[in-house]
Amino acid sequence: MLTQNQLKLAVAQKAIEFVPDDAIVGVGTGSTVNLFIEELSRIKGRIRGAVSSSEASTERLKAHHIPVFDLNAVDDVPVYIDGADEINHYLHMIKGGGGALTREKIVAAVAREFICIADETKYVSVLGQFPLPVEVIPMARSHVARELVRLGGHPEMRHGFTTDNGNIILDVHGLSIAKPVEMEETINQIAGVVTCGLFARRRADVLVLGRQNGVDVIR
Ligand code: ABF
Repeated sequence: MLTQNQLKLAVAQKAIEFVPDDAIVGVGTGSTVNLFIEELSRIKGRIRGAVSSSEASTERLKAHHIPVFDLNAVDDVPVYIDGADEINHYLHMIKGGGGALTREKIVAAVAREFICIADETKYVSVLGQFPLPVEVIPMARSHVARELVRLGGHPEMRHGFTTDNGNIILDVHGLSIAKPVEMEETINQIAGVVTCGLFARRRADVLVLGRQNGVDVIR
């Protein structure tokens, strides 16, 4: 029986196959991505560097002497490698458990191909078991919370946490998200919402899924 960490390592290693030579690689955030950064450091001689989705990932990349570029200085990111909290069979995701959802969504928007790396516990038929993170401008917290309740959710403020962008996160419990694109667009419209943790309008292009019987590549 492979442990979750072994499954994460397997997908982190497999993801290297998707990294083109001489690329600036988009790098996500989380424990699976941390293993990917270790693998990336082994081949850092054949890439130009990375763009990062969080201060945490930036620190790890720099610790491995992988050049980290400002996204504004880069006009082509061939591939973005990132984890997810949940991913459905259409490759729509819930992300943001690590609190980096805004910069993750920005780098994902720029990248040509989004490769999601995840262990099988993340692969679900309907999104929403994992509470949906929503990044919110602090002054709008109560307004956004009321609007999320109207959508059927139970928002909870992530206490003691401030995002890299100086905002707060509401984790929304109790949503069963049958129409991820519509739900993402609805939540995005609420005044004060910076980013919704639904990655459906821009879903993953490839899922590298770690399973007990091996690694599946799903498109
Ligand atoms: C990141 O991947 C976050 O959006 C998400 O919370 C995390 C999943 O973390 P892990 O790989 O540690 O399960 O992109």
